[in-house]
Amino acid sequence: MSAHCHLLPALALALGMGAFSARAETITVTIEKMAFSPAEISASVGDTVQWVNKDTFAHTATVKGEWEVMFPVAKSGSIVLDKAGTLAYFCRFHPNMKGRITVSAP
Ligand SMILES: [Cu+2]
Repeated sequence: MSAHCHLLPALALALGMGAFSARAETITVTIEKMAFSPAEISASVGDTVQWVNKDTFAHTATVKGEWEVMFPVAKSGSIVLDKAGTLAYFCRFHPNMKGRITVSAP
């Protein structure tokens, strides 16, 4: 194998980070067994966070005083991140379920 073989993945990574960083992404958080997974994510303003509920009961993602998204059984829900900052959220029905979204400016 020549050295060229090792360049392609690095190039693809560089292009991906550079060319597409301004594009809004969708980040998926799975809700399973009473937990958000991954519990901590990083995103940019304009990105969408989508939660997919795989449990057999409803959950929420709640930021006290700001917003709440309800996820019925086997459903998903999403929000669009509209400002930079750190969002600490929890499930209203199961307050031990916690997640965090770090939102950076575009
Ligand atoms: Cu819950």
